[in-house]
Amino acid sequence: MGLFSKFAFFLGVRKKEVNVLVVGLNNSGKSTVVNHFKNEEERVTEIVPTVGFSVEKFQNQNLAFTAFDMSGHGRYRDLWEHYYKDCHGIIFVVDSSDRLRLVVVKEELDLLLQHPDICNRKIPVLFFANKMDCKDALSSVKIAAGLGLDKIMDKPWHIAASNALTGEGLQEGVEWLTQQIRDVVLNKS
Ligand SMILES: Nc1nc2c(ncn2[C@@H]2O[C@H](COP(=O)(O)OP(=O)(O)O)[C@@H](O)[C@H]2O)c(=O)[nH]1
Ligand SMILES: [Mg+2]
Repeated sequence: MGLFSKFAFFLGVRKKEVNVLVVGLNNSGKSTVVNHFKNEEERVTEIVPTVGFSVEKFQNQNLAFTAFDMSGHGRYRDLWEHYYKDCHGIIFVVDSSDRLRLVVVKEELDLLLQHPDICNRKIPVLFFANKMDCKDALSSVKIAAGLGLDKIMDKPWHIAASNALTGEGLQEGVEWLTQQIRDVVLNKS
């Protein structure tokens, strides 16, 4: 069973649609991560491009993924923030080898967590410390410290080191997220 099928399977037979947002800076590995969730037979990908901003979407049964780059000097912020309202889980992809931009990642994370459509909800956030195979990659512990994840008190979060090229680490993360979405989100609504 592929990762996607597992995710859909563990979420069960509920009719309710589950929306997962995949966010992070450009080049962090979002599209590569998202590819692992696609079922060959059923994949539908819609790329919604705007000048300088694109949203990657696909849906399979009751599970929808929406991915976009959090970059571009905030000019496209309005375009991506409207996806916050309906999301049930967030996958935040970090390039662990991009030490220079870790501060930018933290700024974007803080803005996300403070957003009115996010801040009062118990949305689970899964972090991938991606590109763990790169020689100068920071460990997931260092990424967690750099982003101040220990200060997130009101949302379940988890960080997993990953290599999106091989898929290593993705499964552990996704199992956690699946469990959280089931427990925290679906049971309450
Ligand atoms: N070494 C390495 N390269 C990766 C990994 N994940 C993604 N990449 C590469 O990083 C680049 C950006 O990936 P992409 O998925 O397009 O990033 P996006 O802009 O966040 O969608 C591509 O060249 C990928 O092949 C990883 O875990 N390790
Ligand atoms: Mg991409």
